[in-house]
Formats: sequence, structure tokens, C-alpha cells
Amino acid sequence: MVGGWGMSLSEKMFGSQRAITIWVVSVVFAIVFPAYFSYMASDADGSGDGASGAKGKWNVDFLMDNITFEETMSLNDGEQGDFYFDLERPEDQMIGYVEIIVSCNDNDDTGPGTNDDVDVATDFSGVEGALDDESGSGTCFGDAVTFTIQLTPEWNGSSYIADGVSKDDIESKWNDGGNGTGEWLTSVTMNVNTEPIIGEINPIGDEDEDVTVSWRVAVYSLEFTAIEEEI
Ligand SMILES: [Ca+2]
Ligand SMILES: [Ca+2]
Repeated sequence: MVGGWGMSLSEKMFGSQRAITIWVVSVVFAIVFPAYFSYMASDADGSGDGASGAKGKWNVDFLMDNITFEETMSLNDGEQGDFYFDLERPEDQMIGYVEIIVSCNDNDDTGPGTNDDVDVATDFSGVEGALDDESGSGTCFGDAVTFTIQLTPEWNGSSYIADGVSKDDIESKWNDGGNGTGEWLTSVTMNVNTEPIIGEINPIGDEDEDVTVSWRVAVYSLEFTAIEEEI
């Protein structure tokens, strides 16, 4: 006979040793992989019925917004100005941090050593949560003093991927603990510096400066989605 018709049954099916090897490997894959997939599936289901306690892989994101407020006062040399900002609980949002910027810009005189400066101290006793007070000094040449007070620990608004944690774990991590509302009192004492007063050349000198205290409250709500594992 001619061609393939003369081959044995095994020769027809497998053709060669190499073909047999491919067959065996294929059969192993056909058995092992469905078993692997069903094991993985039952493992994922078994840890919590898809409820909030189930551990998984999540894409964690934040919807962010700012609450801002500012007030400006003119202060004389040695005068203290008390700046008040009352923060109410934002609806359905957490407080990430509060940034306080004290700014002033003295352009009344230009000689060396004539730039006004400020001493700043806070009183957060009216704010919910046991916050440490801040203090600092700076020159009236733009932003003189900046404080950042963290309310949600570690929060900076960056999205990330969390693996091996539950929905509950993520929600409890990103939480301001109900802190941050209330009166964010910031007191500024002005130090006016001026050129020497010499008769008609500089009859009055620099007497005061405008100071602005601005608060920026970074608020957010949590947004996360489960990531499908690609196998
Ligand atoms: Ca000055
Ligand atoms: Ca001034």
C-alpha cells in the first residue's frame, strides 16, 4: 500500500515520539488547569461570600474637593490679630488635612532690615480631636508661615492598588475619626520694621501691614473597585 494507509493505529494517532509527548502534555494541562481554576474559585468564594469582609485586590481612589476660607486684617506693630475659621462637618466626606497659610507682603519700605515679619500661633482647643498646636515665624514677603495639619493619617489623595485586604480594611484605614470640625483659631502678631525716622526724609516710617490667613481643607470620599485577576 502507499502513504499513511499502511501505518498502525498508534502511528496514525501519534505519528512519532514527539507527537506522543505533545499529547501527554496536552492531557496533563486539560486535567490540571480546570482543577486549578476551580480551586482558586472556591478559595475566593469561601472567604466571605463576596461580602465586605472578603479579601481581594482593589483599585482605591479618592474623589477630592477643597473647602476654603480666608480673612485679611491690617495690624500695627506689636498688634495681635485673632483669625477664626469654623469648619463644619462636610456631608458624606472625610477631612484629609487642613492647610493654614499666613501671608503678608511688605512693600512700604525697601531698605535693608525693613521687611515686616510675623509670629503665628494656633489654638486648636476648639477643634474636635486632640490636635497639637502649631507656631512659627516668617517674613512678610509672600507666604510667611504654612502649617499642614493631618486629620486622616497618611492621607495625601494618591490612588493606589491594595492587594489581600477587605473592603472593611480600606474603609477603616481612610477615616478622619470624626475629628477636624470646630474653630481653627490662628493668631498673628505683627512686627513692623522700618527705616530710621529722620525728619522730612522719612517723617512717619512704616506703621502697619495687611495679613491674610487662609485655610484650605482637603476633603474626600472613598471610591474603590474590585480588580479582576487575570490568570
Ligand atoms: Ca516694613
Ligand atoms: Ca508695612
